[in-house]
Amino acid sequence: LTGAQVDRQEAEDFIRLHHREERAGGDPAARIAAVLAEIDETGTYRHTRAELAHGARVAWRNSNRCIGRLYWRSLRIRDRRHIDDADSVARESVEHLRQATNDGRIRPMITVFAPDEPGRPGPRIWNEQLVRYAGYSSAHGPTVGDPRNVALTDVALRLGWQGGPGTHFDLLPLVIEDGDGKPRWFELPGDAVLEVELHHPEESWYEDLGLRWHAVPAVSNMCLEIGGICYPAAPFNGWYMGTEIGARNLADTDRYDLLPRIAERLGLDTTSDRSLWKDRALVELNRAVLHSFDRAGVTVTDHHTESRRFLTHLDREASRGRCVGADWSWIVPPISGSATPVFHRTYDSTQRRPAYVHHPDAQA
Ligand code: HEM
Ligand code: NRG
Repeated sequence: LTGAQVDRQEAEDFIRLHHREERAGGDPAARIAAVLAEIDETGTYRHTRAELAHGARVAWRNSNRCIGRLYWRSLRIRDRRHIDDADSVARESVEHLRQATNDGRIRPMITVFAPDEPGRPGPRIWNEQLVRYAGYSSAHGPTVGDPRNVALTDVALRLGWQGGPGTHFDLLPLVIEDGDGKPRWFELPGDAVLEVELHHPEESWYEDLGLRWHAVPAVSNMCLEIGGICYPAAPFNGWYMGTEIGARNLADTDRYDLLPRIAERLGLDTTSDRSLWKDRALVELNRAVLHSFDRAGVTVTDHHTESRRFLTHLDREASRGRCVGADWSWIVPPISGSATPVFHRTYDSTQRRPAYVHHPDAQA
């Protein structure tokens, strides 16, 4: 969208939606005329605070891959549209983490930084989430840390980051690019990042594995698009569903790949797939995630509860005359899919707007 003028139809559609849903169907004509005049004059326009807030919330409501949408109205908005330099984006992103973490009682929140304007791109955060663990790859042995973040780790090192202590859970710095096009790195203060050490409810050997995960998933590489305007830096967070950590981040063979080690500790027969050792290890790993977050007083949901809530969400939206889009392959949890109600039906997959969209990754 950089460089181009804002799409007039997109702008008008959004103003109509905002009036229909938030202004009791009041006449949008005057606001539409003002917005179109502003686009003619400047190539873009400025959302009111109410428009920005509703746009960010509806973009969540329209996130077809998200099972957690029942509470879309509760999203808190930090309006930081006046901020476009990398230092301030870093400082405000850290403040976002602190406020969202809230000592473990996690608050769904978004911080919106400066939008793209014609000939003037907004800032961009290169990290896919505000909190990510480094991945150090070497020709001589297995990757240390999270293999998913090897590319970003290389970027940070090339930019002059010295690297962390070399554990499997080193915090990556933020890598932020502003108007001058050169990304810079910013260390995250350790006290801004809440982490949970993993314990198992019965197996005491579990803590010897030294596993942990961060409390807050704060997605920072998606663009918030509202009414034709693109906000490229708009980190948002809710809380984790346990399976994201226990069935994917720690279990995928191209991530932490922990199932063989857990199965071995559990004394399972790993010589045959048909012993279902992977399935049994997955269940214990996921029990440990939920148990540990609960014990630490950190908000987390489980896939059974969240599936039920999602169906409540569909009913509630239908009763308001709205159709909810959803992507089956993302909504169905990665373990025990058929034991959850979201498995046993189909969904409309239309992508509505406003929306959170993936931009092509920046290249270092
Ligand atoms: C995706 C749960 C809050 C927007 C997801 C996924 C889960 C999830 C399980 C799939 C992730 C994956 O498979 O990698 C939740 C829960 C929340 C929450 C439990 C608790 C409140 C939010 C919020 C927003 C949001 C606050 C935005 C304001 C999204 C988007 C995706 C997503 C855009 C797709 C990400 C992608 O394409 O990579 N969510 N979510 N979610 N969620 Fe939510
Ligand atoms: N699976 C990713 C996080 C993706 C978004 N999930 C959420 N979003 N729960 C992971 O780090 O495991 N959220 O905004 O709460």
